[in-house]
This record gives sequence, C-alpha cells and structure tokens, in this order.
Amino acid sequence: SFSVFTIGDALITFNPTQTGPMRYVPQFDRKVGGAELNFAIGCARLGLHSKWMSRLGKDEFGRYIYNFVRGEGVDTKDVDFVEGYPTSLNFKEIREDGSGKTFYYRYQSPILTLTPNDITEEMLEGINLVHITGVFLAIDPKNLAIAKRVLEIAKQKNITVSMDPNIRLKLWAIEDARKAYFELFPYVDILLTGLDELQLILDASLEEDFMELAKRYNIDQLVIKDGANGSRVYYRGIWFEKEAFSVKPIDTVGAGDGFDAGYIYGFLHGLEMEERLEFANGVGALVTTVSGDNEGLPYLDEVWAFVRQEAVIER
Ligand code: KDG
Repeated sequence: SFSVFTIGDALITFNPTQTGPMRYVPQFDRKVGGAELNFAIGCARLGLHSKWMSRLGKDEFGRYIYNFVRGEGVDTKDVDFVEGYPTSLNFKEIREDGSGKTFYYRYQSPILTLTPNDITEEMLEGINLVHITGVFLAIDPKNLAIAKRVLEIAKQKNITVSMDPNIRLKLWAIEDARKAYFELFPYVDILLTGLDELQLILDASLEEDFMELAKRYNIDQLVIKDGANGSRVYYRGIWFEKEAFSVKPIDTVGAGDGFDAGYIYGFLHGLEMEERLEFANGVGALVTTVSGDNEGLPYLDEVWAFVRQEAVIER
C-alpha cells in the first residue's frame, strides 16, 4: 500500500452538546482535533499507511490523543511527549447549519519544541507523499524552516508534495500566511485549497490568476474546494469539476481535511480526475454528517457505497 507523511499539532477539541453561542453551552464532548491529524486519520481509514509527526504534552490529554490516534492505526513513530508544554485546547461553537466558530486555548503548544534538526531523511523512508498544511505553519514562524526541511528531503527522494493552506486567521495575519505559502509553492505538486482561501491568498478571484499561479510554480494539480458547490482541479491546462453531494451537515469542521485525504487516496491509486474529485467530495460530505473533527471520516468501502449510492444493509 501507499504511505503518506504529515506533520502537525494536535488539540483536545471540545464539541458543544447544543447549538448556539458558546457562552450558553453548559456541556461539551471531549474529542480530538488538528488539521494534519484529521488528514492522517482520514488516510488511515482509507487503507493508506499514514505517518503523523508531532509533539504531545506529557499530560493526561497528551496521552489520550496518543492512544486515540494509535487506535486509528496511524503510525506514531515520530511522535514524542514533551514536559512543560500542556496540550492545547479548542472549544467549538456550532450553528444549526453545521457551520461554526473555534475558540483556541493554544499558547505554548508542545509542537513548539520541534526544530529543523528533528527532521531526518530516515523519517521519509518509504513515503510516497508528504502533506503540509497552513495550520502547522501558523503556529510558529520557525515552523516554515521545519516544513522546508521536510520538503527538501521529499524533493531529493522524489516524493510527491501536497499542501493545504488551511488559513486560520485567528492564528496569524494574512500577510504572514501569504509569505509562507509563496515560499513553499515551489515545492508543491498538489495544492488543495478552499476557493475562499485561494481568493484571499491571491487577492483575486479570476480563473486566469489561478492558472497563472499553477503555471508559475509548476503546480501539477491545483485543486479547489468549494463546499456545497463541489470541487474542481486544474491539471495540464484543463479544468475538471464535480458537483458536491447533498447531505445534511451537522458539523463541518474537518471536511476539508477529509476531502484532502480522499483526493490523495484517489491520486495515489490513479483514479481518473473526475472520479478523484467525486471520491474526495464524498469523503468531505460524510465528515460533515458526524459531530467532531474526524469521527465522520469514512472507511474505504463506505466512500464507494456512498458515491455509488449503493444500498447499505443496516439491520
Ligand atoms: O481543519 C480542522 C481543524 O481546523 C481542526 O481540527 C482544529 O487544527 C485545528 C485548527 O487549528 O483549527
């Protein structure tokens, strides 16, 4: 099977037990979040070998995250516990339509202890694809150097690189985000981005500008996610697109990470462009139907059954 590698911070995510303003929510469900971790779980559920590099607090929450991720079959060889950096928290507010807000309690994330020297060639042994996201970059300015080190090794080893800007303006300013992304674009083979994010990054909404970006940085696949409007990809001068599945979302957080995992699965397995988009749309849609950032990530057979609208025996 194919192997993927990603690097990122984890959070304890508190999901509200009711919708509406967070100040009126008396109870929360303790869950696990983190964009790259969601991606890693998504890949593992689809049957990929999935490696997630991180640092966790040496505390109860850190242990919980570790056990949770291992339970999902993610390779945690490059995960360590660090003293003195408590695991970060994220409280969510959810509206009736499944959209919401996040409130971070994230100041001294354990992953701040990582340095470029922690990145070794050996970590990427046997890896087919490296996935970087903007959340990791946003947490600390020095993470750009860490990401670069990972991507340089990836390039040396001919490993495909995917990136999701995953803009979190609560974590950094758009100017800083842009600078970091543009430094990494030269390494990127597959850019997986929300339409709104791409518009923000380029300060433009024209298709010509998107194509220009892909050409200038030699981005092989520029994949644009547009939620309920579906997704499209610009590949070798041609746009392919696929409409979204209609679902009743209850928690949209993590859908983009799920889409990424689905797209990467489709890429690694050589699915045709439109089928690849459909598969990824299916994973993203399914994520939104379950509460939590990663609980709704489907297993492989569930995605196929969903996209082919096959009847599933339930009782
Ligand atoms: O993409 C989903 C993530 O945003 C969520 O799991 C929490 O990592 C997180 C973040 O920083 O927002």
